[in-house]
Amino acid sequence: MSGNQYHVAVVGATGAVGQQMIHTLEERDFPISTLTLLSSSRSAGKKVMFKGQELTVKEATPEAFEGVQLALFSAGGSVSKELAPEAVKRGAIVVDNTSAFRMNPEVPLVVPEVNESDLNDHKGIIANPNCSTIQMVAALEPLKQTYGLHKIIVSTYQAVSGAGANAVTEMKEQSQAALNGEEYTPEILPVKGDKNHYPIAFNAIPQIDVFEENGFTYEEMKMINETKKIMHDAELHVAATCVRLPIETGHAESVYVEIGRDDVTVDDVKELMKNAPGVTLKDDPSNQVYPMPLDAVGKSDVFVGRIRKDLNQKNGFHMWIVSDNLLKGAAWNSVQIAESLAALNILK
Ligand code: NAP
Ligand code: 3JM
Repeated sequence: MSGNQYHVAVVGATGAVGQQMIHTLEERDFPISTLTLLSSSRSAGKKVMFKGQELTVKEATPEAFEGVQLALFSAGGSVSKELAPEAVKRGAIVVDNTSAFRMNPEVPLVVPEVNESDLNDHKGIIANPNCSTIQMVAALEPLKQTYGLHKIIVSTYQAVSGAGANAVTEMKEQSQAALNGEEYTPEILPVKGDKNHYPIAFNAIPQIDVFEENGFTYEEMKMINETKKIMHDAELHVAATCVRLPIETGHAESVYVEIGRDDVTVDDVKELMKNAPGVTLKDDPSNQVYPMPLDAVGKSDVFVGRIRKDLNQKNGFHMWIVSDNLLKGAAWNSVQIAESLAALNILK
């Protein structure tokens, strides 16, 4: 990095992602001259500790971005649509964690291990992909680079923290109520604004985000469209089924891929994963070693295991991919983008 220090704003600072964002900025010792913490008026005035100092959360308004050089947004799509352009107008580079701008052709959609150089084309806003997309493309990019990649079929096992801090509270209270044999009316999951709500405690819900007309959910379409954009391959076949499970943090994915060659072995794929940036191979079935959400919590890497060659399809492989959805899936990927912006001298 250049030795510069930056005025950084975190929008959504009191949320599940925002809290991890602040923690990650501190842990990475990102060069910050001023940290501005923003939320809705509900949390304005709250105190948050950063590097031993007490900071006061302020309401996110257009004027709050005066002097801000880097703004990390995770307060929902409508807040980003309204305030990200206001931050850019005032000279900031925005890294946006919502789906508001991800498919805009003018907006780079970046996972640094995969397409860091796309940052050079930014026009003020850079999008951070969906959590489930990030961990999948980080693990699959080395396969694409080495052998080519034709098809991805993924089923997800997603944690409740991906739906926000209130959804985690709902899961915990509901679980306790279920154990006590008490009634509990679900109000948030699967989707806050949708017609029906279902219990997540002791359940699996095959709906994340709202349904589209084609029968896929918006979360599934995010995975499909974002993967093609990040990997620069509009012809890549991608299908996704996204499921919410009563896990607090850590998304898991069962992934089937078809690569560009028939002669690749499981050991070849393991060797690739061992050397892949940001990826840790955890794959030793004889000793019951495989990735699990509980082990991934608090870690920035993407964990890969259960690598098997398909029994019929010579170019087909199955694998299991796990990562902390709030870190590599959100806060760490955003801070990593910020570090890249500084290292590439894009953030001045
Ligand atoms: P959360 O725990 O519910 O937190 C929401 C945050 O947004 C809170 O800080 C809240 O402030 C703030 N906020 C809400 N309305 C606002 C408004 N009108 N103006 C300013 N701030 C407002 O949710 P989360 O899990 O942190 O997720 C936040 C957003 O990040 C999501 O909506 C999503 O778009 C994005 N996200 C992205 C990923 C990813 O895959 N990259 C993963 C999860 C989430 P108050 O405390 O004042 O309410
Ligand atoms: C993860 O209120 C909203 O617009 C947020 C919905 C949301 C998103 C999204 O679409 O931005 C909740 C959780 C995401 C995401 O990262 O795609």
